[in-house]
Order: sequence, then C-alpha cells, then structure tokens
Amino acid sequence: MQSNPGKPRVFSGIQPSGGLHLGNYLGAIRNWVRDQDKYDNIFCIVDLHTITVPQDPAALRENTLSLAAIYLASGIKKEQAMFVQSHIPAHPELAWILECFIPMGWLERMTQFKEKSGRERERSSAGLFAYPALMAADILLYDTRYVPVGEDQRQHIELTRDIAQRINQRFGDVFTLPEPMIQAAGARIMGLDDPEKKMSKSLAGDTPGHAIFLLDPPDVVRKKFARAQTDAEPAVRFPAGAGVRNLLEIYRTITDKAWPAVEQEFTGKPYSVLKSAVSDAVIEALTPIQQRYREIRADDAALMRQLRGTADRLTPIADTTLQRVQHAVGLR
Ligand code: ATP
Ligand code: LTN
Repeated sequence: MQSNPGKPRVFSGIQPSGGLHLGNYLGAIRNWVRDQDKYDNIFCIVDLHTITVPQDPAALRENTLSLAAIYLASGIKKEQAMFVQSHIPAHPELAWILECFIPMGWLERMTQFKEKSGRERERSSAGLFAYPALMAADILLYDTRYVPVGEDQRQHIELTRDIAQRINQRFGDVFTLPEPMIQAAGARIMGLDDPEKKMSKSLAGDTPGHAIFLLDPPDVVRKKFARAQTDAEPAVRFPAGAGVRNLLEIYRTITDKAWPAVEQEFTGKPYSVLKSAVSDAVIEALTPIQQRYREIRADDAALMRQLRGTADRLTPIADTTLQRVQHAVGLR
C-alpha cells in the first residue's frame, strides 16, 4: 500500500469542517505536495474530529468529498494514501486507550480547546475536550516520523509525543515518536479582516472578508484583498504593521521569494500595489487547482472508491499497531 516504501512515514490530516482557505493551503497542503516524493505519506480527512462541534450531516458528507478532491487538485498524486478517518475503526479504538493514560490536566492546557470552547466550556462536547487523544491515535497508529502542519498544531504534536513516551516508559517500546514539521514560511496566516487572529474555517463562516477560500473566483479574491486591513501609513514601510506583514507573508510564501527581495520590491509602494501583486500571485496559484477540482468532482463515485480502497489497504497497518498496544496494556 505504501506510496514510497522505505522512506520516512509522514502523516497529516485536515478537518472537513468547511471550505479550505489560504492558511490551510500555505501552512499544510502546499508543503505536502512539494515534499511528497521524499516520504511515505498518509493524508487523512479527519471527519471524527469535525463532529466535536455541531455539523449538518449533509454538509459534512459534502465537505468530506470536497476535501478529498482539494487534496488531489492541489497536486497530491493519486497513488498517495488518502483516506477518511472514520473508515478505519482503529482510530477511535486507540484514542480510547490513550484517553485512559492522558491526565486531564494535559487536556485542560490545550489552547485549541480553550479557544474553541470559549465561554461555552460547560456546554462544549466531551469529544472536543478529548480531541488531542484522537489526533495522537491518528499519528501513532502508523509509526509516523513527521507530521507536516501549521504552527497552531505544534502543541497537539507535543502532547502526542508526551503520551507516547509515557506509554513507552511504562510498557516498553510500543510507539514511534513523531516530530512536527513546520515550515518557516506560511505556518501562521492571519485573518484579512483582523491580523491578530489566525485565518480559520470557523471564523470564515461568520465574516465573509476573513479568509480567501481555495475555490474563490478571481474577482472575489481581488475584492477580499482590496478590503484587507492594513494601517494608517500611506505606503509600505519596514517594519510593517500586522496587516501589511500578513499580506507580505502570503506573497512571499506563494511566490517562494526571500524576505529581502520582497522588502526591496515593496518598500515605499502604495498598499494598492501590494494588494494587486498578492491578488495576482494567489489567483495564479488557485486557478489550476480550481480547474482540476471541477474535473475531479465530475466523478464522485470514483473518488469515494479511491477513499474506501485506501482505507481497506491501511486497515491492517493500523490494526497491527492497535493490537501491539492492546497486548502491551493487557487487553489481549
Ligand atoms: P477550524 O477553524 O475548523 O479549526 P482551521 O482553519 O484551523 O479549521 P484545520 O483543519 O484545523 O483548519 O487545519 C488544517 C491544517 O491547516 C493544519 O495543518 C493547520 O495547522 C493548518 N492551518 C490552519 N490554519 C492555518 C493558518 N491560518 N495558517 C497556516 N496554517 C494553518
Ligand atoms: N488537529 C488537526 C487535524 C488533525 C491532524 C491529525 C493533523 C487531526 N489528526 C493528525 C495532523 C496529524 C487540525 O485541527 N488541524
């Protein structure tokens, strides 16, 4: 089943919680695509994580297929292992075992839980609280070495290492320790409407100007960048304020340019010049993705067959790890 057997195992996942945005692309998918030949990859669509907050069933089904199509349209090769988390029961089974070894205090410190539960802490689901155990299970089931993600996921991968070490210390070498793979560029893209907040799918639902979606048509991309928050300066100066810096970060990541070149290109230029350059660069990157996306979505049945087939082929790998853990803790 492995795409590049013998190479280090990479595992990553994204939630089918809505349309993907530029932060997901620059912080995660683009790096998976660029480095896919260097690793033995598994790319997951983490639908069990998505139901930790309320979802409309039809929308969840649609977002799951849409995310699979986005992976492929972005350049993940067809032969890579791409599957839906809920198709492999070993994920929630291992998560349960891990939950029984993770102290509550570790979960209480997770910033994502604090942010997502907010003032509704008492009413948020137990699943949202236990979310990091399921993510640790995803990673540990496949003896993963590297987890390519954006900066916001670092704390989850640290918890994954901590729980793996704790179990290894107590029961012997059960798990491989994973490491985060976080790039210097594009690891934390901020909201266009508010550069103090991370661009996120959840916030994008409430504020149309917050995020650029990968499927936004060119005129919408231009409009959103035109309205992006900057500051009161008349032109680009360095050090730039948060809003301008975010636009420059998007530009330098998507064009693969170094900071000094970008500084030189925009110093003293009016914001309209920067906004139009970043719009052009983003539209150039998104247009072929959108084209391929439409082609792939023309045959949803084939896409579903691919996802099911991959899950069937990965199940024995996941089951082998699960059985090792079950044996180690005395369940078999
Ligand atoms: P949600 O709002 O539903 O939590 P999200 O937009 O934060 O969603 P995830 O599905 O949690 O997206 O993340 C998918 C991947 O994209 C992860 O690797 C994550 O680190 C990365 N990512 C998410 N937001 C950003 C961002 N603003 N900048 C860079 N990377 C990001
Ligand atoms: N928590 C991640 C999604 C996720 C993930 C994973 C990422 C679930 N399981 C395993 C990497 C590896 C998020 O919210 N982006």
